Amino acid sequence: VPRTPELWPAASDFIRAHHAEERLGDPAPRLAEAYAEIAETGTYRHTERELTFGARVAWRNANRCIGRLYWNSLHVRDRRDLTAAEDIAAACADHLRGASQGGRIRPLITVFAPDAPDRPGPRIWNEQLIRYAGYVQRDGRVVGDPRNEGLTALARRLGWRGGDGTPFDVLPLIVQGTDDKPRCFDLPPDAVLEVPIEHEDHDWWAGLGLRWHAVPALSTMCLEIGGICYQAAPFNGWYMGTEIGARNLADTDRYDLLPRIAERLGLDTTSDRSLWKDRALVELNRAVLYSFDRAGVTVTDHHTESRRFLTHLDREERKGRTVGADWSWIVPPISGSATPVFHRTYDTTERTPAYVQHPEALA
Ligand code: HEM
Ligand code: NRG
Repeated sequence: VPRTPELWPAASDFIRAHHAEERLGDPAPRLAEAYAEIAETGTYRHTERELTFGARVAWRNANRCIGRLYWNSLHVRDRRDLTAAEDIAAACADHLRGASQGGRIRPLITVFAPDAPDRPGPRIWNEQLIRYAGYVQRDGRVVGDPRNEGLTALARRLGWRGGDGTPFDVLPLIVQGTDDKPRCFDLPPDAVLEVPIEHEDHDWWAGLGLRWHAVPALSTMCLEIGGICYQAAPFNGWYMGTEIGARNLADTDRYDLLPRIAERLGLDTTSDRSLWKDRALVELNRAVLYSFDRAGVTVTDHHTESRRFLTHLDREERKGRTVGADWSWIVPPISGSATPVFHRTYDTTERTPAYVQHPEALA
């Protein structure tokens, strides 16, 4: 007796859309095949071609992402054969090596086993493959990245001995295999490319000991394609400098570095109207871009990326597709009005395939 699977509408929509966009002809045979598989097993398996198409279109549909011009060149690694935590941890390290390439960063996704009907697939608990520990001290202050306090505590509970106690200790991967508890795995140092932050005009800057990792690899977002959930599917592109210089190192609930930098720059921090925060932000962002360039690590700036994003909108519209976008995420966190993405509105429709954050997947 065939079950009535609730994933059929999503599956058939996806198969039809894939055939139409890639001009694969009549979708009927593939639809029949998927229907039979779902009726028998409660799920279906994407072809490699469907997986690649789905992962790329999910990027194209990411309304918060300014970097979508190159959506069609995303590299897709099919590791759906992996369900065990140690294998996934090793493949994540490989992902980082393959994405970093010594600094010539390339957009890459590694897709692990999906959820099955009564059996959730593997999960990566770290928000990104590379995260810096946040250690809460006795006085309540945090050494490292306060954003990762929870993850740091979880790693400790799982037996992680803790790093060196520096503000930039790389956390272990916390991976949960199918039918397993979460476990910790140290990332091999050769998988973690980092950039020390210096400033072109100030020799003292290097003495602040700041650094950041080269590759942002989001690892808790679920890749949803045609009704299938790939919960473990870490992906990366490269950084836009403002993500580091205007947020990670600057936000008061992150590294909170503006007061220290302003003081070193000799700015008047007693009055908001000296614009010391604004001036410190600009120098911090210059330092990030300068340092990545010097280290030969791919990075984009918010002016270039804003222009590219408008090119992307044009290109997509000429193909007859509407690009969805979320203004509050697309506009960069500094100098918004000096970029062209500020001065317009966007269609906000959400489309699938998509990368979605399930709240229960956050540590
Ligand atoms: C968000 C840039 C590649 C998917 C973002 C954000 C920026 C950005 C600046 C906003 C982040 C924030 O404010 O925290 C870029 C650049 C890329 C790139 C410069 C270079 C190639 C990718 C790739 C994917 C992707 C390869 C997926 C395959 C997303 C998603 C979000 C996002 C899903 C939203 C994240 C969230 O909701 O937290 N991107 N991106 N991006 N990007 Fe990209
Ligand atoms: N703001 C976060 C990263 C979010 C995604 N950004 C990218 N994605 N550039 C941070 O770590 O600062 N990407 O896939 O390249």
